[in-house]
Amino acid sequence: MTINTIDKQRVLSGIQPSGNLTIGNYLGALKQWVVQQYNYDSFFCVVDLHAITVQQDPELLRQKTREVAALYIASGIDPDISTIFVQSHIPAHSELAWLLTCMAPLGWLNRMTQFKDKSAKQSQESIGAGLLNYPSLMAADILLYQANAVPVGDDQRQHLEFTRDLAQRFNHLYGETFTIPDVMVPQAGARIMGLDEPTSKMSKSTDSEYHAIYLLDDGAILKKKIMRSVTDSFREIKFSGKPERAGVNNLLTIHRAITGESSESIEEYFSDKGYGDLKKTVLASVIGVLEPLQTEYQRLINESGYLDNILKQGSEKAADVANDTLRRVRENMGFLMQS
Ligand code: ATP
Ligand code: LTN
Repeated sequence: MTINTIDKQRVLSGIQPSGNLTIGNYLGALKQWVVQQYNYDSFFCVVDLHAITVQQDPELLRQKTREVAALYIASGIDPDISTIFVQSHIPAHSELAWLLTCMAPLGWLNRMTQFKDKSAKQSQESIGAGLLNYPSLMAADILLYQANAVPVGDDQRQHLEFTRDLAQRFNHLYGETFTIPDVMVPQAGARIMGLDEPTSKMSKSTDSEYHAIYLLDDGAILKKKIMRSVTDSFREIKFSGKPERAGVNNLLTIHRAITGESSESIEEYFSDKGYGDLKKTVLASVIGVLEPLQTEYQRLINESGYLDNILKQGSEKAADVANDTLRRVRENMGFLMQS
């Protein structure tokens, strides 16, 4: 099915191929992309240039890049409707990132919580400058496509604010060039927490065995992870903002984000039940979304040529839009244009 993209507003978003995608990536990002692709002219990229801000194994990076693209489609992104591409296939991303890096205030970059968190885990000597400049590359991704909205999880709000501020600064200095994008965060599932440590965000690049639910985990592993997830000793199944109740709150949040049920009806359902029932119910709802997704993933990844073809078509379409913006940026900044 093809959809007329004229007059539609645009969305752009991306996920890093820096590990195995989690249910956090699905509920915070992918699930809303699938819904919004029918309302917006949509661009979804696999942000491999972002992944290398921390060290990656080359062979694994290549494999994960294909895997993430296949998971986009297996989750319901329709390549006939949305443009799916790999960030590094479009050189304009790197070029605009440099131009924006030159005008991104160091003070703004230093205040980014993702940079502070990730750099705290490494020594000053081993942190690449790309980790600090990460938000300028993300701004380039978004601004190249003149995106009106950016569907992401809650943790990306600050990067979106940075992108808006940088775009406004650019427009002020060099004339109207970029659309100012809005952040789009889902009502449920915007911040899924780690199963083993429910006060920190579930992340795909954490080593701990019982931390994350991966989209490609099989039933036995899912069971083990969910049944072992951290809860508490209150014995009350209710949504709560208290840190000591974060484990139960997180399981309820996952269930609510998957089923779309209201908090009240979920609490009502569990009012006479125990934590064992809660975990079994969450397990069933997680398996309910992941099983069909995994079947579709296996089909796609084994179909020779299919994925590469989609990515090729996607990058051709993305390049048209990106190069058009980049030409205007160069002109407005005063670069000598080639004849
Ligand atoms: P990494 O751990 O490798 O830094 P990540 O798991 O945080 O990565 P990203 O690739 O940085 O994932 O994020 C891709 C998208 O998934 C973003 O829109 C982000 O907000 C969303 N996302 C990531 N983790 C979660 C989570 N735990 N809950 C909700 N959304 C999430
Ligand atoms: N920084 C994002 C990933 C990302 C992104 C983007 C998201 C890179 N470029 C453009 C939206 C739009 C993250 O989730 N960590």
